[in-house]
Amino acid sequence: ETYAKTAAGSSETRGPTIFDKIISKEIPSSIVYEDEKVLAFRDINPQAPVHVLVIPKLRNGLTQLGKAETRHAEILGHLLYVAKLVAEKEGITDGFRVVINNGPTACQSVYHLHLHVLGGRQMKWPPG
Ligand code: DGP
Repeated sequence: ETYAKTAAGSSETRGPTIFDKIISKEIPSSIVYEDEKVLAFRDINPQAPVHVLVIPKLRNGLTQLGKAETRHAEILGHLLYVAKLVAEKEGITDGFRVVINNGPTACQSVYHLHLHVLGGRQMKWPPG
């Protein structure tokens, strides 16, 4: 079904994603922050001691950052601000990283825009 087609490396970017079920709470998640526009929850496959995903509750065409239009500017700003709130809440303000994987080449696997907020360990540069 649709979820299987959105695995990493796939070019399938349409249809619902697993995040719809996380937003509706049909699938449980560890929620770190929530307001009327966004949800922040712990990544199921953490790449750092703190690894939180920040997503818009309404995808509204934002399957990936590369599809952003002027009408998305406000939610994009809010997502980034919430990433900072999450970093504060998680106590990682001394050093954290915000990542958006865009498209198969960048290993995007879920086609509902999301920011990764990573911290709690020494980060390396360049990233993999
Ligand atoms: P990306 O590769 O940038 O598309 O990141 C998608 C992230 O979503 C990946 O790090 C794992 C996470 N993820 C996938 N399915 C679930 C889930 O059911 N629950 C949670 N909490 N995270 C998930």
